[in-house]
Amino acid sequence: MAAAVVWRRGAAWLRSCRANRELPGVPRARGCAGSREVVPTCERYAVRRLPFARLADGDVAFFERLMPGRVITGEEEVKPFNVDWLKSVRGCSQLVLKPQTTAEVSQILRYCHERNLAVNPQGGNTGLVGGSVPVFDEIILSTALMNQIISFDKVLADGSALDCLTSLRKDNTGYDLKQLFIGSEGTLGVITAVSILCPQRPKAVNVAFLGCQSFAKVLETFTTCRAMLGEILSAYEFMDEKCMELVETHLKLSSPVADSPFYVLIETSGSNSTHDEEKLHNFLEQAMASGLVTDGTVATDEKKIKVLWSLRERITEALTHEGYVYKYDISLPVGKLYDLVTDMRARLGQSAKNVVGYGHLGDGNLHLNITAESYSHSLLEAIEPFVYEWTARCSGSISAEHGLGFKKRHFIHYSKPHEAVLLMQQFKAMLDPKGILNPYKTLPSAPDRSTC
Ligand code: 2HG
Ligand code: ZN
Repeated sequence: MAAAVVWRRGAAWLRSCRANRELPGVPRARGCAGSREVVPTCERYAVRRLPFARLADGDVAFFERLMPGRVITGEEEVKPFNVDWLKSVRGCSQLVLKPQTTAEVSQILRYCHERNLAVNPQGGNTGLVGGSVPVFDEIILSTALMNQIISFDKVLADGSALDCLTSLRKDNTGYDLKQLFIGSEGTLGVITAVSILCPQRPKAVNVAFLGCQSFAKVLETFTTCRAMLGEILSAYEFMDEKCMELVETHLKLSSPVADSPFYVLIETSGSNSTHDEEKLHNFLEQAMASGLVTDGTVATDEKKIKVLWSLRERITEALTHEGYVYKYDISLPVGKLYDLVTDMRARLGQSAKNVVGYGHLGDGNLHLNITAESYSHSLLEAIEPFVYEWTARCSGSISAEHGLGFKKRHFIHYSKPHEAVLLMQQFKAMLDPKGILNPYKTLPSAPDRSTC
């Protein structure tokens, strides 16, 4: 009864939002670097609502019966689910469901499939649901998952459950269906259970944080370190001097090494601390002696290791203090990795506040981030499609570790041939014929060939 009352209030609230094109209470946020508006996704990106059904009181009543107490309709409670993680745009879902079992997900999707209701499955930390920009979905499914998957259970768009949960390391019976769901960002099914591979926790971990005078030296250091550290090298990360300046300014972190144009973080993980430390020591001696590295520090205890990692891992957070952030997550041959940053900086000149580069160099993965006081369409046009053309010329990928999501789906052709996109669209049409799962994400709606 109480839930029904909440819903009626929610429905009235939503109707008034539609009329005013405004979600009350969603902040027209003011960042410390000028105004940062949380605008409707459809307005900023001129996206049209697909012809899905509208949520009705009867739908909410159905879900209330199915999962009492785990149906969120209250204005304040739904609000955070409607805003993307950068707090720059907002969707207009009215309902958040928190299923706890595969059977519940199955019933929800069967119902939505029949009713033609759009569903936005928001995962936990998987990275499987990268399309976290809410658009016009009617319902948000809130689930929590994890990494290093060897198999999983999923529920398809029509509600049918697919039990592929196994802990076998090898299973070659037919197609490896889980691969199809990795990178699908909740557009093909909802993963409800995973079987994960847990490697042994390494007995010895070391982290070195070093300063380099040029990107060429960063690359040479990488080659040397791969040769000298071999199997114990577990991470090779880099960041430029602007990134360091931003974490120092906004997060009050302090650099442990002398100011340098570039910094690298090297992590080793192994089973024998004496052996690992000796290897790392030999490498550092050689890197310093040959001038590849001009300053550095090493941490072996957990607390110090965390402090060094936070310089690199908190760059994203520091950038949000600068205003609006244009984010690019690119795979490139390592030799070309930083050229994109310098070319972009030259191209944008004063129109951007910062153009920074950092990322997982060991994986050939650059995070190119560009900031401005606030969102500007003309700046976006100066960046895109230039950034994608540049990447395609180097045979790189425009989506390295984060999915294509909402903003990049129309650029998929820069990294995948037309035939591959067509095949993906066919998979989508087969597994989700009504297109209710995470619409507006990952793939251009067939038969869109507007780019490339
Ligand atoms: C990282 O490596 C994350 O810090 C975030 O993948 C990247 O914010 C980004 O662009
Ligand atoms: Zn990353």
